[in-house]
Amino acid sequence: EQLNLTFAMLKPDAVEKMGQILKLIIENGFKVTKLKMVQMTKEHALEFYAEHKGKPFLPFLVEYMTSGPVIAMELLAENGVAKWRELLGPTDSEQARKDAPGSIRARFGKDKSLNAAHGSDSCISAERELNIFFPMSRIAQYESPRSTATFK
Ligand code: YYY
Ligand code: MG
Repeated sequence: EQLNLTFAMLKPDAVEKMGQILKLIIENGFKVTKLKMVQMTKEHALEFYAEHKGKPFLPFLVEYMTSGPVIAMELLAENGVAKWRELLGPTDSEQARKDAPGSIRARFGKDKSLNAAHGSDSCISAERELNIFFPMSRIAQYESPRSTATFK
């Protein structure tokens, strides 16, 4: 097992449930090392979901992701990328309710599109996604464990 960082995001309709979701995140052993609320633009959403370019669900996905602010987070845990995907549950919230009833998507998502939260699918994706939401800032940065944790 390796200590690694992942990118997590509460999608617009899950932001009002942030208290319960953050409690679950912390109780499951993640350290929240960065967190911010942001309103994504259409351009941000298209960059973030570049891997889904051309897919039929992309226009709706972009509309959903820009319908209100999201909460972006950097999470740290042993085996953090896989561990967060596991707590998140399957993409389709209805399937999650059958296969992973305690998961975040089972508890807070609606269906395969409105599924409450995002999680990076690999360490490479985590690094790319964290760089989109938490680029170098003019404002002094909180020194997260990013310098010592690994993306591998
Ligand atoms: O990584 P994950 O979020 O579980 O699923 P992806 O296959 O990467 O799809 C990204 C995002 O797109 C998903 O969270 C909801 C939406 N989506 C959709 O609306 N309809 C689909 N058939 C597949 C995905
Ligand atoms: Mg994905």
